[in-house]
This record gives sequence, C-alpha cells and structure tokens, in this order.
Amino acid sequence: MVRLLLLTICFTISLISCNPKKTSVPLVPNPPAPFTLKEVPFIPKPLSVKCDSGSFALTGSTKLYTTKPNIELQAILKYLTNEINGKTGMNISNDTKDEQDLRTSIHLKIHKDTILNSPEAYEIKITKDSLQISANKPEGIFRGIQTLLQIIPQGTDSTGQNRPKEILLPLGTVKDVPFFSWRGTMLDVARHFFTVEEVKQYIRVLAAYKINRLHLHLTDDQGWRIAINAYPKLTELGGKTEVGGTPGGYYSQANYKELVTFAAKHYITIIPEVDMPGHTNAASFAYPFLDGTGKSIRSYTGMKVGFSTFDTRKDTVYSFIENVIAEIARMTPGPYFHIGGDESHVTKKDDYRFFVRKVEKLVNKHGKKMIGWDEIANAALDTGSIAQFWNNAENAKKATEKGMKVILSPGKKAYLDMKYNSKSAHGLTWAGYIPTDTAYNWQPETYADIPVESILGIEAPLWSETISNLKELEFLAFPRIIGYAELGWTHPTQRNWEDYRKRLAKHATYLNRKNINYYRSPLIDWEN
Ligand code: TNX
Repeated sequence: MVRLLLLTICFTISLISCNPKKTSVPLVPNPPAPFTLKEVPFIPKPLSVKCDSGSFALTGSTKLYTTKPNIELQAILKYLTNEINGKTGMNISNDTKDEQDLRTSIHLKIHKDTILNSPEAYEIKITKDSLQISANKPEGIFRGIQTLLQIIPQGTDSTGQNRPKEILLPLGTVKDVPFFSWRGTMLDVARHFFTVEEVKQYIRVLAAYKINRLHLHLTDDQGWRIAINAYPKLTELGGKTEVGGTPGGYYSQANYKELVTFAAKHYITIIPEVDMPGHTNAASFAYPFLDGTGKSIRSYTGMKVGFSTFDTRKDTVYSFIENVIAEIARMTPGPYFHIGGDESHVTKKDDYRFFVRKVEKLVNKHGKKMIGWDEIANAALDTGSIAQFWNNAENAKKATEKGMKVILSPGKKAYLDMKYNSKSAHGLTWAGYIPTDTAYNWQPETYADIPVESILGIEAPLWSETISNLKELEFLAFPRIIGYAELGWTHPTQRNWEDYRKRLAKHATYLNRKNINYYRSPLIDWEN
C-alpha cells in the first residue's frame, strides 16, 4: 500500500516536473523534447507556464489552420507560417486540404473565455499531436504567436545549412495576459528622419516583444515629416532639414498609410504627434503667419529646445491646425492624436492653457482622443484626454486629479535616448545615464505615487538628436526596449532583474540572427 502511494507520488511529481531528466523514461509513448517549457527564456515573461511530458513534432507536414474562414485570422496564419519557415528552414504550408493524414497540426482558435478576459490574452496548449493558440480576439492570437516563436528553436544557421526534418517541442500550457494595455515606444523622426523601411524593420522586432503602440514624433523645430495636402510647403521646406544640416526627408501620405497598415498587421497602433504650440520652427518657417515669436524665422538644424511658438490668438492658426489634424486623423485608424505641448517656454502661460484647450476640441471634433506631454495638465481639459508623464510629477498628479489617464515615460527611467554610460557613442545625458539594469529595475505601477488605476501603461521615447540611421537607433533601443516590453506586459510579482538578465542573455541568438546592432551591455552574460 505504502509502495503504491510512493509510486503514485513519484509519478505525479514526474508529471508536473519541468526537469527533462526525470522524464528520461517516457511515461507516454513519445520522446521528450530536448528542453521543457519552463526552460524557454520568454520575454516578456508569461503569467503561467505548465509543463507536461512528451513532445510535439513540428515537421514539414505539420499543417496550420484556423477554425472558421476569417480574413484576419488567415492573415495571421500566413504571418505565422512565414515566421516558422524562416526560423526553422522548414517548408510548412497552411494549406488545409489533406487534414486526414496529418501527424501534427497547429490550430488558431477564437473562443470566449472569461479567464482570458482581455483582447490580448491568449493560451497556448501543446499536446502530442496538436498545438493550439486560443484567444478572445485575433490580437490575442498574434501575441500568443510571439510566445510560440520563442518556444521554437532556431533551426538553421545563417547559411541555411542544417535544415531539420523534425523539431520536438515540449508539451504543456502557457496562459498569459498583459498587466498594462499600453506598451509603447516613441520614435522621433523629426530631429533625424527615418525611412519607411527603417521604421518597418523596427516594427518587426517591437512586435516580437509584444509592444503595441508606436508613437511617431512627426514635427519639430528641425523638420516637418508628413505631407499635408492643404499646406505643401510644410514638407517642401520642412522635409529638407534635420539636426546637423543633413537633407532630412518626409513621408508622403501614401508612405504614412503604408506604415500605419504595416504596424496594424503587427497589432501595433500608430500614434501621430504634431508638436505644438512650441517646437514649431519648421512649420512657421514654411508658413510665417503661424509664428508667435515676432522674430524672423530661419530654418533650424541645432539641438536647442523651447524657442519657438505658434501665435495662439489668431483664428487662422486654428484653421491651419484643424486642417492638419483632419488630414492626419483621416489616415490614422487608431483612436489617438498627440499634440505634443512640451517645453513651450516662449508661450505665455495663459496663452498656452487657452491653446491646449482649443486644440483638444479640434482633436475631438475629428474623432480622436488627445494625448499631450505632461505640461498639458495645466489646461482645463476633458477627462478623456491623456497626459504623458516625462518630466514633472506635479503635472502628472494634476492630470490624475482631473480624472485623466497617464502614460509613464519618466526621463530618468524610460528615455531610450539617454546614454548607457559615459562611453556610449550616442545619446544625451540630461536625465542621467540609463544602463540596462536601471531601465528594467523600477516599478511603473508605483512610480511617483500615481494611482495604478490612472496608469494606462508605459512608453519609452527615442529622441533622435544624436542618431540618424537604423544601426544607431538599434544601439540605443536594444536591449533596453526589451526590458520596457516586460515592464509593460509582465505582472509585477513575476518580474525580477536577476531572472530577467539570464533570459535576456539568451536573446542574443535572436538579436544576432536579426542583425540588430544591440548594445552588448556588460551587465548581461550574453550567450552568443
Ligand atoms: C526633451 S521629452 C524633449 C525633447 C528632446 C528630449 C531629448 C520632451 C517632451 N521633450 O524635445 O528631444 O528631451 O531627450
């Protein structure tokens, strides 16, 4: 009897254990995978991971399919097929005709589940002959796919050699739900321009870490990067300058739409920003009636801030702003429009408040929610608007007292353009150095005493005064953005620097494979 009990206990332990050694004598008639689900260095770390023994064989004849013909899921399926084939060197197809002779199948399924009660929540269940990703919404399936892609090991070397016939995946279940709904980054394409291809390349990698917002800082003193049909000179003049005097560039409306669509396919919402009433030298250079400084306007390619302003008391300025908002809003499927509002040092306080309130109405009139940097909380705003905390905790407090939601982008913790240390080849230092551990080791949910109910999530801005191409962008963004992705997604009780740095070390394989110029922080024992 005691023996039987002991046997049962051993059996149970080996079933729930994630240690592959204990399953070396398989309890089910299929071989163990070379690793368990718990050993996968997931980033962001999921809510729960449960292991079962045995394996799922991913082979060239594994089929992928979705329950119902659904255009959105078909597109996701195609994405997954391409990603698996690219990663493994296999040639899996998503043709579902000969379902009968399948050995294994991958199934994407929408279902109602109150436990996974978030559009981004998902569950992955891997059994001997099927791998199922289920979620309430396609968005959740897409996030789950990123987790699955972290489970599937790299199958080929960079020369395409060593194509495997079969990859054994461990069995078990991952259940996951994000802590914050806003997990973003901002790219300043105004100080230096980044091409459509460069931004797409960045988006591909952001999606892999479940980032869901990309805020584009489209205008500033040094340039105007989005074509506006009603005001062609904005880009004719403002598209030709940038910091340092190099030629700059701009997005045509077709380019912008292409970016928005590409981001949407990666379940990333684009937030367009037109910064005003300050940071407007490029606009006033193109259309001098906008200027409120009374000085003669020249094009500007330096790095100072706070010297420009719109004239906040002229009706013509507001018609200009409304036309710009209307054109951009029409091309932007996401619900947000960012008006900047930072560092308007030469705008009188009353004029600033008057301006922000008026522009808020225009943004709302064109169907969008207004977002602005934390200074906007000084105006009498609607509770539906959102403040982005970058510098001033008092402003963030004012915003929450008004009932507004807050996005956390504190300069000292979340600025991707701060140098890692004194030796960093790129970056600024006004908010201090931000090494890889400082970027990860803070608690957004308790930061600056902002009530957690008021926090939408976090966003890491990348200002581009000191970077002008993708390689330089990648140097400042990676690996810190990966840590921000985890801060936004993973439940606070599941986050831990020591554990994170070990997982991050293993992401070198992915980052190298993608040819990303990440900073090889000495705090991480990179495994590749
Ligand atoms: C402050 S953050 C700015 C930007 C600069 C950045 C450089 C914010 C709202 N304004 O204009 O590019 O610092 O780190």
